[in-house]
Amino acid sequence: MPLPAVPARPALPDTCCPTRRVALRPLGVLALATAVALTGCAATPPATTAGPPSARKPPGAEAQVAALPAGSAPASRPAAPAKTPAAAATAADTGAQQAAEEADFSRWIADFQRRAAAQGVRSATLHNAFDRVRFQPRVIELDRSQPEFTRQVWDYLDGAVSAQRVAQGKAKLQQYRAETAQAQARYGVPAAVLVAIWGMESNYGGNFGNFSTIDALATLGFEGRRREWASNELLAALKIIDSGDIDRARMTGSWAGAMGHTQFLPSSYLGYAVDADGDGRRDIWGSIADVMASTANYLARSGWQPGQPWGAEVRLPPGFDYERADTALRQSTSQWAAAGVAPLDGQALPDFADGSVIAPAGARGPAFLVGPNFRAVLRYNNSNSYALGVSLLAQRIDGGPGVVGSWPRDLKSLSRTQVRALQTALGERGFDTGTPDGVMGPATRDGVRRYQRGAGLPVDGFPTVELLQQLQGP
Ligand SMILES: [Ca+2]
Repeated sequence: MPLPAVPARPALPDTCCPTRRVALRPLGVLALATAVALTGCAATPPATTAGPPSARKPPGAEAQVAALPAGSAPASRPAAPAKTPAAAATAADTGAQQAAEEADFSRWIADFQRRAAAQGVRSATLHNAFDRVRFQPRVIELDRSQPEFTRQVWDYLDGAVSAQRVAQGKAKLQQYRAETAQAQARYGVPAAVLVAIWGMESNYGGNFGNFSTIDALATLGFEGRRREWASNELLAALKIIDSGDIDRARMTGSWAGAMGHTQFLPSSYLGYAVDADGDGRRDIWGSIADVMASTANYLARSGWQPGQPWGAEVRLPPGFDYERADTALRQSTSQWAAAGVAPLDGQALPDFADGSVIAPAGARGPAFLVGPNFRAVLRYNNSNSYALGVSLLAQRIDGGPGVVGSWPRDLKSLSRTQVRALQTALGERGFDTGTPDGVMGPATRDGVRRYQRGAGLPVDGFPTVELLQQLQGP
């Protein structure tokens, strides 16, 4: 089958978790910004930047993953006020406004049904999907939430590759040995990697989201930040129901439309989901055999190279030019070795024709040499933090080591407000990063690098409080 332009989902931010992503390449469309956090992407919000789509996430911006949206309901409610005439009038206004919004939503649904019918979706499917469709205010809340704090990559990895998640992964690998082995044999993606993706995406099925995908995507198509994207995903969801693979009631997932155990967006499902258990239905909600095969198929078609490692932790030489630590720059292992990139003690560098060095915490943190399989995971979710989380989790599940080098844990992450101040200060010094938005994206990183270069600092593009103070100083 043709590779769809967009992979199953969108990705996350660059630095931390899956939230928004930087567009490395055109994957798809949306990356959700998700903050995945410890529990998996299912619960996180999408990002808003333009990035490659990943297997399952919506398109987003490049953000960082990190912080969980604090979207919970207040713990206590104020007592209901006694009704005064003014309060009654306000309530009437609110009621009228709500009724108007509901009418608008109903009109949008009616228009959308005509569009879907024109695309060949059967009327029985449309009735089934939309007769009880509900606008979900919570979805809009999550879509708009902009966490003030982003987690640093080490905090993200502490959760993503926790001892508990590693232990659970080993147990799941045993429990589903047949299903994962079958997927590995057919697609060449190692069982531990499939289980690691499962752990990252939904905490091994413990949390893949209980939003109705139809309700969530209809809500986002009507009022979300990426309406055209959501409308297209909604149409794809209808085609899935139309095909008989799943019924509306069981089609559940994240608020952003990512479905099932490994969080496929409907468009990715149409492109990559497979029926591995032979019951004639592609069931990524209830069949682990189908989940593993679908996920392996996605990775295989994203360029997975059987038999190759994801990469390895490396030692960089003194004076290494951190501008070269970027997945966009690829060269052979022998070229990296000639530049002084060395394996950790007792190891060998993985043999790549086109590998990249990444230093996700800047000059003070560990560095890694990564190859095509790391890039395949980025197509699932376009965030170096996410891909590192999957790679390290798989390595640990397989009995391998974790990260050996030390993270600069004394560095505090910049708040959204501080990032905005950083962007403003860079702009005032002539390093344009676009309109300050409080999100560490590629343009901001590039502005930081240009400033670092002029100031004689290591050019790692990594923002720190110290750097911000220096920029704001005389
Ligand atoms: Ca099946």
